[in-house]
Amino acid sequence: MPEILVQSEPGHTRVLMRDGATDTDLPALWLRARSTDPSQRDAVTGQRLMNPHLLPDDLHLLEARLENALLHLSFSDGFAGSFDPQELLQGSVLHTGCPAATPWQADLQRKPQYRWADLQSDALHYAALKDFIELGFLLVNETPTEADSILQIAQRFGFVRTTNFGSFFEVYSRPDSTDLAYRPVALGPHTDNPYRTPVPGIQILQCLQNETSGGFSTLVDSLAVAAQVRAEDPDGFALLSRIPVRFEYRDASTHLVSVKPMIELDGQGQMSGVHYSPRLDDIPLMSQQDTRRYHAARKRLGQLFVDPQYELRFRLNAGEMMMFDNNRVLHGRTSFDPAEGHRQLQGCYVDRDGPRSQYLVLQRTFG
Ligand SMILES: O=C(O)CCC(=O)C(=O)O
Repeated sequence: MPEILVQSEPGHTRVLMRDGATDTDLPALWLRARSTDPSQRDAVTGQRLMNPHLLPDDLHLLEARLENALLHLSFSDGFAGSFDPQELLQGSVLHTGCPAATPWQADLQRKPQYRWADLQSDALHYAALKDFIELGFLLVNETPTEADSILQIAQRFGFVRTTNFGSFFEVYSRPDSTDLAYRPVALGPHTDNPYRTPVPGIQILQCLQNETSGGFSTLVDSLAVAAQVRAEDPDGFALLSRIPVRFEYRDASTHLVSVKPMIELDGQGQMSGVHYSPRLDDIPLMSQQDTRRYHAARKRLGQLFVDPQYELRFRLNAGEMMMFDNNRVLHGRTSFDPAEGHRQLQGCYVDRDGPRSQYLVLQRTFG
């Protein structure tokens, strides 16, 4: 367990975090900005009332004392206040408070599968949110299948993202369609709408009817696949996360273009997901050599995305739905023959932060 210590020598006061044999100095600027004193932060919202960049560059500690489980500090700019050492320890890690992603492959032992009725209980909803944050997808059965039930389902997880396709969209085969998703062809693993800014965070696909023997759904975890690419070819992984790619969609009333790398890193350099849709992407003009390097890395990524070692394949029947993190888990489907019968799904997008917010709120009760 790390702990907070004070070391005072004449003319030099230090606050340290000791974790085993490692001591880390807590700088005066860092400590001062974390003050929860009502003169520094609003007591209700916890939001800061001052701009930390206005603190003096040479701010230093004049005095530090641990007393009655509180750290009492006075600073060279005249401010003095008490700090909770536990809060400082928590603040030393830039953690979201949500569980970490757990990459999975086709041999995933327990599928995160729930009944819609069970998700009305906050305790089970909390369990489902945890699964979703860890695995990036959920399967839900016995969902209501009225014409727009998908919106009710989506609202259980967050705020619906409306696009030019509407608040939800119909996925069935129609010859005049403006997207290959609306033809009976197989769709390889992809993320939806990489041409948008921001990209839709979460997708729900609910089956209303499938009378055909095909149209199986597939899911692949890009975190697991990219980990293999990174282990085999770190330079190729770096190219995929650095080189911007152009994604485009256009129809009569909409023209969307976005330029971003295929592999997305978060603010801390960790991979957070992908933007992957080979029917929509254009790589930039590069030298012959760089183009071949990029091509090799992208080819390997594409090969692994369809490798059965990574792919979950299952049939969605009426009333069953899958919900997945559209930046992390790729989805696809096998082809189907519309002459065999009707296949109809509804789709809808939800902001990516909804389930994470719900998880943190429910954690106050169930955590
Ligand atoms: O028809 C399906 O199962 C999936 C459709 C799809 O991939 C999409 O709408 O993006």
